[in-house]
Parts: sequence; C-alpha cells; structure tokens
Amino acid sequence: MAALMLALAVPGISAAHDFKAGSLELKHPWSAKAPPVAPVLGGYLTIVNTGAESDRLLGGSTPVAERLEIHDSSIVDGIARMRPAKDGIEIAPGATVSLQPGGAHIMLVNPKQRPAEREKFKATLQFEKAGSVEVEFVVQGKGKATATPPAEDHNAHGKP
Ligand SMILES: [Cu+2]
Repeated sequence: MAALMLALAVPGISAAHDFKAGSLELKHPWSAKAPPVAPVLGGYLTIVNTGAESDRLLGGSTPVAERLEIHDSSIVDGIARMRPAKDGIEIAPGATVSLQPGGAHIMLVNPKQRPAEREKFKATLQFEKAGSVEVEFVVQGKGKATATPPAEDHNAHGKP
C-alpha cells in the first residue's frame, strides 16, 4: 500500500491525457459540457486493469462539485435509470471498463464551478486497492468522440 501511495505522488506528465495507478490505466477522463442550470455533471473514462487482481472504483472527490458519486445505469421497462453503485464498479483482471454516457458513470453532484469546454479540472478517484488517484477531466462538448450524453437522465436522480 505504501508503495502504491508513493507512486501516486509522482506528478503525471502525460500529453495523452492518460493516468496510471499501479496496474490500472485511466484513459481520457472527460466530462460533458452541461447547461448552467444542470444539477449534476457526468464524468467518464476508460479503466484498464493490467494486473492479476480485481479492483474497484469506489468514489472520490473534486473541487468543482459538492460530491462525486459512482452511478450505475440499467434499463428498466425500456427507460434508463441510474442509481448510486453501492459496491462501486468492479474492474476485473485484464478487463477494460468504460464509464460512458448511458452506462455506469461518475456523477458530480451540485457543481460549484462550471469549467468551459476544453478546460480541465482535477478530481481524485478512490479505488479499493490502488487507493487515491489524482486525475484531470477535460470538458468536451456533446456529440464528440463517444455518444451524446443523455443529460436529461441525470435530472431523474433524487436528492437524498
Ligand atoms: Cu448519474
């Protein structure tokens, strides 16, 4: 554990906007540009587990929002529903897990800042084994790279 924490203290210098923590590779964290009134911002990235042990994304924090939550998405009666992933998101050995619009995702609840498109913001992701990992999310407009984020779905989240 101590060795892992040490490795994480090394600043990530990466033009490719990828991050590494132990045997986890965190690829291109991004957030969808949302309307100024949106109560949540979605966060997405791809996690590759190159190790022999399973790990779990449990949560995290970011200066730009009150809370960072991990959400799961499932189709119930043809409607996409989201709820906090109580046990986090498992990343099995050798697996590539994509957090993306319409699927499991990171939810930034009650944004305090609204970074503009192409701006980056910091976040700390908490993994069961890899521990705390600092990453940077880049804000992207809709309709780029991956699918269009279903922003209206996020409004369905109830407040606790
Ligand atoms: Cu959500």
